[in-house]
Amino acid sequence: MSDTKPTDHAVSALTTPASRRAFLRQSAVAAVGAGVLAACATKAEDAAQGAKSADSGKSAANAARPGASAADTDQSGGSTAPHPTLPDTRAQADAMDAMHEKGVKAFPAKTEGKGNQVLQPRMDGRVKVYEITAREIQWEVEPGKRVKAWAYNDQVPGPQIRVREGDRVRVVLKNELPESTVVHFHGVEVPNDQDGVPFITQPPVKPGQSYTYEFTAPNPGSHMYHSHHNAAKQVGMGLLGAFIIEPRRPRPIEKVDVDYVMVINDGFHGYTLNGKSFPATEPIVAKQGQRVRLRFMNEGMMIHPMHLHGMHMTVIDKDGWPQPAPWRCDTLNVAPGERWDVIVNCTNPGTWAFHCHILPHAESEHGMFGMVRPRTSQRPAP
Ligand SMILES: [Cu+2]
Repeated sequence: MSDTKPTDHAVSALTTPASRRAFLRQSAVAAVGAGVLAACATKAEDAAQGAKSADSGKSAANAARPGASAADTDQSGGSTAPHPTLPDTRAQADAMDAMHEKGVKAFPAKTEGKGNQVLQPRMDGRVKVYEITAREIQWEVEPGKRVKAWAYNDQVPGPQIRVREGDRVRVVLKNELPESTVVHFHGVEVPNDQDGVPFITQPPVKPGQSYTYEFTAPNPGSHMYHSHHNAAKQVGMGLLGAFIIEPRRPRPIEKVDVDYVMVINDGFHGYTLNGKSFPATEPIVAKQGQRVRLRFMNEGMMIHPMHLHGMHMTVIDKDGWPQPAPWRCDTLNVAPGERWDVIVNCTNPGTWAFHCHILPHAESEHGMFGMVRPRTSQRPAP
């Protein structure tokens, strides 16, 4: 097979511009590449492309492939002889490749706004006080694509709240949205009246009102906080964040060089990692020999099998709970509401793709979603 030179392709795409060089130099023998989930295309566009490329008379399997076109389908009755390369086919391939290359070369692209920034508490005696204001903002998901978002403290995801097991924690919510809201601490075993569910544990917090939650941080682990009112809309619009309770006595396996939270979402802003779509997603950088902890959190409504190239992940926690024994994988299904903590031992140097393996969440005809290598089916036969 002469059509697959993924490494060459990825490396050349990533080494040309100066910024790329600097990134790679920085990462040195770096192991973990970019989290790449999102799409240049919206879900609707993906579907449209899939439909457009599925000519009548083609198999259903082919129609399901968003990139499939006549060029890669042998309709002559099963012969494997290559088609002669037509000039216009070649031009189409070049045009598509150029779009893909442009996307990769833009990575990591600058956008306005950064979510998931650690929020420093204000101390009230021994109580850690976190103030979060929910309001409408404009959010740049990828370069030039600004969307309406509902955000905590103008960030998507909202600011990261990180406390220690046993801390007294107060979260003050201020609602500046045009509808009522609440905050639910997902996975945190709070007293019932702090659970943040309207008409079950509290009244909704009306526009203009504030509401205070307070509890002692219980079960350690990677948790989340998000709206629990009209949540399909409110969480989809961005009212979500990481709520991490660090254990009093960490296990030896938790000693890492890089601790990275990856919030996955698939709401109104498309497929995003920490509120951004490729190429505006963030690279995860480590040196060879370092250990990276990844905390996957799915705030969306779909499953996302997260796949890392070149190295395996060692799963240590599910929803904050230690696994009976750590286990290994390279693709980890993260369902809505789930949190998975994994360790990556960065043993294999290079820039590696890291993406959701439901492929329409990560690539399309128009854009290459990064260092994901698309096995471009339009490529002319050799
Ligand atoms: Cu996905």
